[in-house]
Amino acid sequence: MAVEASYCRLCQASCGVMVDVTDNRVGTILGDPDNLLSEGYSCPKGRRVGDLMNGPERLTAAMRRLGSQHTPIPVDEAVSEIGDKITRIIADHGPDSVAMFMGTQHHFATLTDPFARAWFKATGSRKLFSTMTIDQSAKWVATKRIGEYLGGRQSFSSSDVWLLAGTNPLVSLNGGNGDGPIMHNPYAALRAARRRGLTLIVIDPRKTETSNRADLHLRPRPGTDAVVFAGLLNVILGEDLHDQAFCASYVDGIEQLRTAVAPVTPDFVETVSGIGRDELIVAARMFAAGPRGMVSTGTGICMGPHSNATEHLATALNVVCGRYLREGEVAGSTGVLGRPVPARAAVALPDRTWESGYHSRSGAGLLYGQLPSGTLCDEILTPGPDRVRALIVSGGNPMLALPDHARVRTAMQQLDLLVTIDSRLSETAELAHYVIAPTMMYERADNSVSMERFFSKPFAMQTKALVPAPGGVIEDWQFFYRLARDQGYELRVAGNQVNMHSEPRSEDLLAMMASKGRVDLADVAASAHGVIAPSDVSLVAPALPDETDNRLDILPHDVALELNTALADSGHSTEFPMSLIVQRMREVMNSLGTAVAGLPKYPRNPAQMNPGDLAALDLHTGSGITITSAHGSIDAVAQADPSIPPGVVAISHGWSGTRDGALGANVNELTTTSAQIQTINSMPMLTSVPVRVSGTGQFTEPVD
Ligand SMILES: Nc1nc2c(c(=O)[nH]1)N[C@H]1C(S)=C(S)[C@@H](COP(=O)(O)OP(=O)(O)OC[C@H]3O[C@@H](n4cnc5c(=O)[nH]c(N)nc54)[C@H](O)[C@@H]3O)O[C@H]1N2
Ligand SMILES: Nc1nc2c(c(=O)[nH]1)N[C@H]1C(S)=C(S)[C@@H](COP(=O)(O)OP(=O)(O)OC[C@H]3O[C@@H](n4cnc5c(=O)[nH]c(N)nc54)[C@H](O)[C@@H]3O)O[C@H]1N2
Ligand code: SF4
Ligand SMILES: [Mo]
Repeated sequence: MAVEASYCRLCQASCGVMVDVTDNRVGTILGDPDNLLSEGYSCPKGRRVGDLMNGPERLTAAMRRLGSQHTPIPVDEAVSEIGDKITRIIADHGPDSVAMFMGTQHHFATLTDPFARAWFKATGSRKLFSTMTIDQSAKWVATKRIGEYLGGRQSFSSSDVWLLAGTNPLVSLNGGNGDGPIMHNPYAALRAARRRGLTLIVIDPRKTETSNRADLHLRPRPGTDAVVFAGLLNVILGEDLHDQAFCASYVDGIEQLRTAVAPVTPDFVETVSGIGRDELIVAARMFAAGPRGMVSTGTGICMGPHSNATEHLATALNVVCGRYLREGEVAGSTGVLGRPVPARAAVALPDRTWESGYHSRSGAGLLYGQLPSGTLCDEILTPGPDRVRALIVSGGNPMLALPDHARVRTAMQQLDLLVTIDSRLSETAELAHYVIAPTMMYERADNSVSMERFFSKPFAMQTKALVPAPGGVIEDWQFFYRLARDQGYELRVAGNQVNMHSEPRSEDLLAMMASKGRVDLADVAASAHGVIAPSDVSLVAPALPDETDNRLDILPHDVALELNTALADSGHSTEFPMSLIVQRMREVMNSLGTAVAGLPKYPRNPAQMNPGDLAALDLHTGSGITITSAHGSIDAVAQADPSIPPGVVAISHGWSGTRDGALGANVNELTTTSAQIQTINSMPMLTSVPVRVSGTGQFTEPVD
């Protein structure tokens, strides 16, 4: 047996681990106490990756489906058949009949994304989708509508106050869009920050691991956050607590914002959200006092009703309080293995890419080069010449991730070609014509260049493969490379022409990806526990001459309209009086891990409810319940939980439905893309969904 240092690539946190390797198999995995980023931390799902790699679910060969049966096939035969089919579909129907969906696990192997995108670009299609547009793309929308300050954000490590809204990083390690502040050794990081004096404010209807450590916990009714943020802005602007110098230099529209939020008094906030008027005022003053520190949000905000307006207002709080680095300050650290991005005290103007250029058949424009995943089913199902007929899914499971489960199934079944690259026969793979089995994390070399923008320190790590891969698997990037080669495409990756005649080695490609940084990859590779780059003392530079007049647009016209709509929305429904909210499970990564024996604390994805609500329905932990929304209904098992406020049902996504006789309640049988969709990113409402709950008369013995 050997114990090898490496790092976990199941989520963005990239924790250092020590892995027992016996007989070429991954055994026990523990956090690496000497890892310079994660300092020994690991989570239950990361420690069970061996079960994902060696367990009964693991695919060790590519599969081809005939009827409902998948049978193993040599991977190169699969790639060649897929290439022929795609080439024919493009010849018959044009490039836009091919789409790619990039899932969560697409992002954690450094070489996957550049090769997948290079192949996709070569097809000529514009139908690129990812989970971001069913996740926190309100952050993309806010950035593009406000504009971007290029000096960088204030960091968690030197802040006096932080406001976390709709995020529970002690469980999720939420990276957001690069703004997740507590991702590494999270309990210790938060403890250390509070010890040095950080004030933590949390906005979350539930009591959570994170809110339990907050100085102030505001508990709004789900879905009322737009009003809460407007109220915070009203207090701050009303009392002139904002950063007037920053606003004068970099922001347009402060007076319009002041007028727009003026009706949102603390009393109004109390009526709508249930947060006490005095508490709101205290929170606003606490945040404004800073002097340093930001708001950051998560899925509780970005999946709610009015999510784009709410995220916009959260960003506005950072902007009006000037929580960005100024000219001459030490810049945030970028570019350890990757190319450094110089910081300037300047504004990049708003960039409404979705308003011009390409629009898809569903009317959507491009956001960061992507179409909204909320429109993927329309793209497949609406008849017409550029209908999507072939879909490549990379490291995702859209069958469970996308709203309106029944419609997603219809759409997937409608495709002429569905290919997924997945290490198990996921719900999406079950419908796929081909499943490509990829290497899993400890079977491949990797480095941290693709994750470093999430890191709290200027850290870099490289790992070799610890165990050999099963014979029938290839690396994700190799699939895209070989597909491109078979289709006769030339690829460019990271500015370099890829040799299409002789397949490159992963190690050489990884070195190429890490060649623009300020540390030498050889030094990184020689350090089993990662390296911290020497401190970067570059300062925030002045604006370029042609940028000095650029201003952030704090209240664009469409945001003002969305704010008015949000303020007028009572959210109350007599037919569906309860509110279904999102929450993540510590032991499960989206749909991955639900089937690992003994891993999820509660099997079958229970619906957590306030004990008083359950008692009122004459139900208790273990009672069978039916949850009904305007769009569907599911059966679930109730779990009494005093951390859930009255009127709320909290349940995780990623589980397949009980109606199929399978594992546990699938929330996406309750959600839809046909109502309450945001403009621009077509983001559906996945939290604060109006539901009603009734007992089924059945009972399951509780686990705890
Ligand atoms: N263990 C684990 N970690 C994960 C994942 C996982 O599945 N499991 N998934 C990963 C992924 S893909 C993502 S995107 C991130 C997400 O990371 P987070 O956004 O931090 O996800 P959650 O931990 O669910 O936290 C969301 C919080 O929002 C609260 N909330 C729900 N509705 C509302 C509301 O209306 N208003 C407010 N203010 N709060 C609300 C919930 O109570 C919950 O505490 O996590 C990542 N990390
Ligand atoms: N109702 C509701 N719906 C939601 C959410 C919610 O909170 N509520 N959350 C949304 C969010 S934030 C997200 S990110 C999405 C998640 O949506 P997805 O990213 O589509 O779902 P995952 O379950 O993370 O899918 C990852 C897949 O990758 C596979 N995999 C594991 N390792 C590898 C590997 O090395 N290579 C490859 N190629 N594949 C691998 C896994 O087996 C798994 O099937 O769901 C969204 N949907
Ligand atoms: S938090 Fe867990 S899943 Fe994420 S990298 Fe660390 S050990 Fe892996
Ligand atoms: Mo996500």
